[in-house]
Amino acid sequence: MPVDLSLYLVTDSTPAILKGRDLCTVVESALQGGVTVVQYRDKTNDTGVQVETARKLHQVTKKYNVPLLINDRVDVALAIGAEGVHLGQDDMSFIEAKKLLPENAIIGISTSSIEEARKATADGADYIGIGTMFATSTKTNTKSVIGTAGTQVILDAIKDSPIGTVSIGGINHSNVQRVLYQSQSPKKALDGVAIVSAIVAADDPKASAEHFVELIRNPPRFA
Ligand code: TZP
Ligand code: MG
Repeated sequence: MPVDLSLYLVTDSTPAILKGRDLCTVVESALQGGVTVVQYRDKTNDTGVQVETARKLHQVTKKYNVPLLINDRVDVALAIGAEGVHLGQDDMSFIEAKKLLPENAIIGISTSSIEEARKATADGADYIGIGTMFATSTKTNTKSVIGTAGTQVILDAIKDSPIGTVSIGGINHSNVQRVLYQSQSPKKALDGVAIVSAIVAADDPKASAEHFVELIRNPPRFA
């Protein structure tokens, strides 16, 4: 697999989550804590600001040798030479993005059903985001909350593919081990978890990321 998805940070530029802090500073702190991939997701700012912010973030992620993926915007990824993109079901299709991006670009696709997961797998996506795991105030227009049972069914449907998999939605320190272990199908497990608020809104993003790394690496502690 081209990318370590184990602790996947998704950024958010809304004041409620960023709380007046500088996004690059927050992301650098999270990288120090062990985040393995960063997705710049910005539903707030216009294109000019997004390109400028993405370029600054890229300077930071490169220092840590961690890929930067751009949410939604293939044009922004191309403008700054990001390592890849993350596309939802309503964004540019995988096929179109593949034509525009460099050969080795990472392309991830959001999925919430067996059909979407199978299509992304057949298309040749590098990984799929599977969600929404749990309802979350970070994204309220989510198509469906599928929980660990729904995630397990999707993993089982793509069990014969080496495609990367990451769960997203409402994941925090208290539930991350449950998410990873209860979602496993006999032949395929999640490769990682994607987190927004539990890291970006944390008082200490580095400590939050470190705690996630520890929980992800160690055997689960629940009954
Ligand atoms: N897609 C599905 S849920 C979600 C996205 C981008 C937001 C997840 O945010 P949080 O704060 O980790 O629950
Ligand atoms: Mg999108």
